[in-house]
Amino acid sequence: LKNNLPVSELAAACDKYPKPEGHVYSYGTAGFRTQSKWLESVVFRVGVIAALRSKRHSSKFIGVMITASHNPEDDNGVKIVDPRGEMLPTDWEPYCTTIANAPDAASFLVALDDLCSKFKIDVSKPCKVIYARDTRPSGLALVAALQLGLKAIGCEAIDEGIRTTPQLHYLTRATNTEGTKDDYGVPSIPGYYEKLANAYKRLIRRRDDTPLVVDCANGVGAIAMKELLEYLPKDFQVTLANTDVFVPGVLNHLCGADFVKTKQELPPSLKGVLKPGHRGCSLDGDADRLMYFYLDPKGGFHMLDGDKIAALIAGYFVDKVKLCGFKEPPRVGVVQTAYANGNSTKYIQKTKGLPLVCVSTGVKHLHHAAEKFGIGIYFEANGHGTVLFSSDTLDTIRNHEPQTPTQDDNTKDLKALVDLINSTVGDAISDMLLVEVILNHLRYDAQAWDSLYTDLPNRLVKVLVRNRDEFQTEDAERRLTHPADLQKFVDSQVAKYPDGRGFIRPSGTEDAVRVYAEAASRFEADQLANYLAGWTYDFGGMDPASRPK
Ligand code: G16
Repeated sequence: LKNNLPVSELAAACDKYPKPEGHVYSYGTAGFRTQSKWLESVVFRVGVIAALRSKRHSSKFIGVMITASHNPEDDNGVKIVDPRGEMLPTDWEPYCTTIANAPDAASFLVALDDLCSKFKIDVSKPCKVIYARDTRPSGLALVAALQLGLKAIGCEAIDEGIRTTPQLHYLTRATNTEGTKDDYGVPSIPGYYEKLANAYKRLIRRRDDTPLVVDCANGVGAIAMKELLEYLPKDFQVTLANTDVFVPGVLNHLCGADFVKTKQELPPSLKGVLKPGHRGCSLDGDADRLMYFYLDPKGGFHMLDGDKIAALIAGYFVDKVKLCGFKEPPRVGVVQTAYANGNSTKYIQKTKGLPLVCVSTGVKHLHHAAEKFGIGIYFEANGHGTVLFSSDTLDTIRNHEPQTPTQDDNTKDLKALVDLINSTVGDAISDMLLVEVILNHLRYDAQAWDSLYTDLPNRLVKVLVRNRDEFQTEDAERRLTHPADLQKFVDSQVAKYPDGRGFIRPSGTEDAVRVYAEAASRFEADQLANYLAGWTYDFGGMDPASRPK
């Protein structure tokens, strides 16, 4: 080996977590994710990779989060968080994949050595990792595997226990920036709650009494919401639902942000809890996604998804920036994915006149695109998103000298908004407070917010396939390059529907292919989605009963 790795410690530890034969791993949309029983060897190896990433980053803390977020409870996953709370850069991903798939200790060491050489890692440097997990029962065994990986490479480690994914991202950044000019806040969980709650208090005007029901997906978000309420004003009226954090089998089951988005219906557990006129929202299993909804006076369900959240936030920020009276106002822009509803894109581009870009699914893609704006708002339709402020924008806000009381008030608001928003990654809890503040400032109820634009009816379908790698895409995942004949079918079918749009893409978090369709009517959107799903199945479908156990 070319690098001075602790070979015998790493080899001995690797032998304790042998790679399951025949199982192929890949670092996908959100790290490694699969059924939890396949993951121990991977998590052990991720511990070592995270430590090497820390060495590469002048011994800064690297985050490791053990979660499978919206996936079923039996799944789990692991992802690496960079020093500023961002996702691991994509040029490390193929190396992670190779390391995870190395069949034995010898090839594992060679793969590690390649990584060190490629990225010129000085292995003699110290390394530090901070980690957490969600509430999945499999998390504990995976933490043990992670700890062995960290120990084998001699890594200093902080165990944050059970936390939301965005909390781990916050802690990573806050720990690394403490006492610097980029200080992100007190690097502790109370520090996180205090930062959010203080910003909320600075922003909120007199609150009306319309209650908010929060569906916590029976996940770690329930713990965080309960803790946060201790820091918020007592008049923050909220009912927490689906808080059975340690009851087996209920995580994300018939509840949570993914259920709401894919089923487009009220979680059954909220029937009778959410009343017409109330606002409801759902978190997902690790509280990084947010979905709002309400019932109209007749009890009809209306969803306010990531696109509606982005539209609300974008419109609000454009006006806020104008009211501050900056000499050189920051450029506000929006980033979406192919899943964004066609009418949301029209609203943002045409009605609000904002620049908008479309990128591939995955926060890592959206985040990087949003960094190109002064104020970059990114949201996936599934409710995953946040707002980024460039360092120039932060300087502009900090150094601004308002000339009128209105400019002064709005600049103060903007400063508090910077603190309210967890810019490291989409954070359902921070986003929820942001939405609540904006609705409060604009005096909107859910219906007024919903009327910004009317969603084109749409349908998202999941098709289990033999091998999702057989499906490859281009143009921000809007077109298939393989199977080419399937794309021809999509084109011919979509052309038959007024306002029709549809695409097929492999999931990066589940062994499945996702099919999306929208059209002028609900019937047509469903019909188009079903046609496309049927064809996808014919091209590569797998009987659900034959899914590997
Ligand atoms: C993760 C990613 C999201 C992505 C979602 C679905 O969310 O962080 O960016 O939209 O998976 O991805 P795919 O369609 O590729 O399976 P989460 O909330 O599960 O971490």
